[in-house]
Order: sequence, then structure tokens, then C-alpha cells
Amino acid sequence: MKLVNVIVTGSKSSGKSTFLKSLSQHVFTAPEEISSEKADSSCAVEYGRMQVNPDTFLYLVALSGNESFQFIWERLANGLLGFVVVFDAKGRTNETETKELIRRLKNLTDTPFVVVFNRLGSDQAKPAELKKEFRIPREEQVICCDVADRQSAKNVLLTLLKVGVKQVKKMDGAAVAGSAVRK
Ligand SMILES: Nc1nc2c(ncn2[C@@H]2O[C@H](COP(=O)(O)OP(=O)(O)OP(=O)(O)O)[C@@H](O)[C@H]2O)c(=O)[nH]1
Ligand SMILES: [Mg+2]
Repeated sequence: MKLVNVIVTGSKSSGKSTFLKSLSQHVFTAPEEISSEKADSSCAVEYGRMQVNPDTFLYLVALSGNESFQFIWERLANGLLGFVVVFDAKGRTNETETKELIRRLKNLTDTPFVVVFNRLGSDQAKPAELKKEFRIPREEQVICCDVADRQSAKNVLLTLLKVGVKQVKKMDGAAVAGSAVRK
């Protein structure tokens, strides 16, 4: 049996649990909260489980985006497909915190990530403008979504996979270019 993880993160009330519920056959919360001495606080970790084929389970792990809980990322690194950062684009609360989270992700890891602009109305800023404002490296890393809608949430996972595939292709290209230079 194979297990793969996706970390679903973001600020408080951004829609992480709703995203899990839309996609998962089972949702459960870890019995004990994880504490962080750094912040002198604790956070609950929620898991959503999806069976993607007879022997593969995808675990969506909802975690606070607060820096104090970043150490959990390393513990989930085994089989980690990537990160989904959820931002409540309707309320636009915790904007600074979300920008900081994206900055940390870019600096710390090459693991693919996508940023979900949850509940972005048509009258609000366009994804390209948000990409710029939130300093998100690539166009395909930005996705508008209503996390309460299963199909919309599914598109987020597909987008994350596409970002990962594109990154791998780019690495292959770089390796070929490198070997050409060496010859
Ligand atoms: N209609 C709709 N409601 C949403 C959506 N996303 C979040 N909500 C509502 O927004 C609130 C917060 O959503 P949650 O999914 O609990 O957010 P969270 O990020 O898990 O929150 P915390 O775990 O407290 O940090 C809930 O009342 C949801 O019903 C959405 O895409 N559509
Ligand atoms: Mg939650």
C-alpha cells in the first residue's frame, strides 16, 4: 500500500477543513494537539483520506500556516506531493500572514505548491494580479476555487500535480543542457 501526502495550509478560517471535507472519504482529527514551545501554543492536525487507486491512499493534512508549526513539514516529507496554501480571497483576512507563508515556502523547499484563492468573486482582482501581489513565481501556481465545491477542490489537486510534473520536466531539461555544456 502506498501513502502520499499533501499539506493543506493557510491562515485561520481560510477554508482548509472545508477543502478536506470536499475531497475526502474519511476525515479525522489527530487525538492530541501538537504543541510548539516556540509559540507557546498548540494546533490540531486534521487528516482527510482519499483512495486514489486500489493500493494508493492520498492523505490531505490540514495544518496551521503559523511558522511555529513548520517543523511538522519535515515529519511529513516522506511521500509529500506538495503544498496547497488556502487564502480566503473574499474576506481577505490574514493577507500579510499568507504572503509570509508563501515567502517561507519559496525559500525553504523546492516541493511543488499552489495557492488557492478561495471564494474569489468575479469583481475582485484577477488571478494574474494576485500572482504578482502575492509574489507567486509561476502562473500555474495560482488557482481560484470554491473549496466547498468538490470539482473545484479536485482541480486544485490536478493543478498541484501539473506544477510538480512541470518542475520535473524543467529539471530534466536543465540536466540535458548541463551535460551538453560539459561535452
Ligand atoms: N461557501 C463556502 N464557504 C466556505 C468556503 N470556505 C470556507 N467556508 C466557510 O468559512 C469558514 C471557515 O472554513 P474552515 O474550512 O473551517 O477554515 P479552516 O481554515 O479549516 O479554519 P481553522 O481550522 O479554524 O483555521 C466556515 O464557516 C466555512 O463554512 C467556501 O469555499 N465556500
Ligand atoms: Mg480547520
